[in-house]
Amino acid sequence: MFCFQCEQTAGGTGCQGRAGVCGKKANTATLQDELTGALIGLARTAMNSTPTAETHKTVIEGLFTTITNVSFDDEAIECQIAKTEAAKQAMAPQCSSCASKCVRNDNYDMQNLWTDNEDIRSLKSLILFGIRGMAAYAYHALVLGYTDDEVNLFFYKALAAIGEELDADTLLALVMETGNVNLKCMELLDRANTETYGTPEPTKVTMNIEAGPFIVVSGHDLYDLHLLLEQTKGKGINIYTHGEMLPAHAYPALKAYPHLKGNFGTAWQNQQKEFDGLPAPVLFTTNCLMPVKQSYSDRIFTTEVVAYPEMVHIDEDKDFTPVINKALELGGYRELHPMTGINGGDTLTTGFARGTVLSVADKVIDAVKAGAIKHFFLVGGCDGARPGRNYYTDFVKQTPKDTIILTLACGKYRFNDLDLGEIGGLPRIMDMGQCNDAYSAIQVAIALAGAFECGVNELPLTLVLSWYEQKAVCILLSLLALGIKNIYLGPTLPAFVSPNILNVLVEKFGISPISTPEADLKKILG
Ligand code: SF4
Ligand code: SF3
Repeated sequence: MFCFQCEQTAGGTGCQGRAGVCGKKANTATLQDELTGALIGLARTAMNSTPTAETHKTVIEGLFTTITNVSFDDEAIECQIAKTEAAKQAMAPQCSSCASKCVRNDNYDMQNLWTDNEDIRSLKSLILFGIRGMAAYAYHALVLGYTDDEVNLFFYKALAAIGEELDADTLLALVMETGNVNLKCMELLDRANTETYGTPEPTKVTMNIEAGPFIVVSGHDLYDLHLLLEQTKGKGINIYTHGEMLPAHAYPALKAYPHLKGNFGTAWQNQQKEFDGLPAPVLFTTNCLMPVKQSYSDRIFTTEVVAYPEMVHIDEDKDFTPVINKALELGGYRELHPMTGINGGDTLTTGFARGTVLSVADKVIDAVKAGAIKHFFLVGGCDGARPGRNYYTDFVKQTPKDTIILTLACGKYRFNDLDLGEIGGLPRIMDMGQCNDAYSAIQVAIALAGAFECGVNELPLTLVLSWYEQKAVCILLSLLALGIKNIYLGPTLPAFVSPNILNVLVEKFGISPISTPEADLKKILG
């Protein structure tokens, strides 16, 4: 196997041998490569044909399946490969019986990519991992009935390009196009979420778990949470969010359910410890699922493209009865079960998406003009297990009192239980939502730049990002495509960015690897 798509990749270079650091086995990695190769074959066919809504869905699901910590299940991946082949055959029925070797519709051997010249491999990896992340967002929008043909058709263009011999300049342009199209995709998902569930409102969320049966819901999919809330209505079962599902509490149509009670635990990488002995089932709707420990293996349920061998998978009919029955059988805690975040706080506040922040834009602008707010930091991105990630906790703790911290995605669990006080009635830490709500942050930055009649890069705003998986890749590409400069990136730089490509990113965009909170703050504010 060879895989270097996430931040924790072995030795900072690539997972090889029998399994990856994430627990993905060699055979699973090979099947994921086969699936990607089949998707490239499908894309080649689609470029000369007319893909349907069903074809788009197959591509979106296939790409989403290969994101880190999504599918550990060989059978499920084999099924996805068969689906991809069937979609290709539907577009080019005569092809499967043709023996001549033309590359027009052929599947691609991913070994060609992994062994390519390192700069070409680097650029194609940025595109591939970027569209994997984007596919997850397209999926969440699609289940709510929102789809965009520019986004859908770009998947084919990008996949087909990975299978072609292209020069670095052409690929670099496609990397930027990936960022631009992902921005469209995040806008689509923002529209899907807010038109379906309302504009997020600032909401305090408890980390304490009440006595009685409950279900923990993890991942990013609001639609799954909504269906589960409906199916558990009046059954005496409480629902707790986990990880990236926390911002769901802020959506009016979801917070209206009285049994949506609070948030269980902290970021994804602590699940093996936090789920140990849990008297409740956990439903995974997206990444990040870790290898399941024996002590809670009877309580993990998956849905969508998430899959793990021997765990119950809830199919497209979305009948959550097995999860509900498990919750009733386990019964939950006997009495109130207090839990805290990593800094000891027991409440989290979320819901500062663009709607809320822009509604107080005048207040924010006045506070900047009066000198009460000197700087904004966007400290966001993924969390992960590496020790260096306490940088983000220390960074936030050390930010001066006249600065505001906007945050999003699961990296916020490093500091979202801290109370850093307020400036003029605004909390100093504002959680804008999930990783895809980077769209909200971008809208706020653009609005502020408009109000101050300057460019986004001239604002007193610094982005301090943490990355782990492929959604962070597409978001980073969107920020670069918008021309946003001087981003701080950590905890380590991606293994798939070659030294030459890194030079391009540093020269064009001023990307800096994080150093220490003290030194970086001095550089930013100095
Ligand atoms: Fe390694 Fe990350 Fe790939 Fe898993 S997803 S095999 S940890 S690089
Ligand atoms: Fe987190 Fe897994 Fe990336 Fe959506 S949930 S940000 S790591």
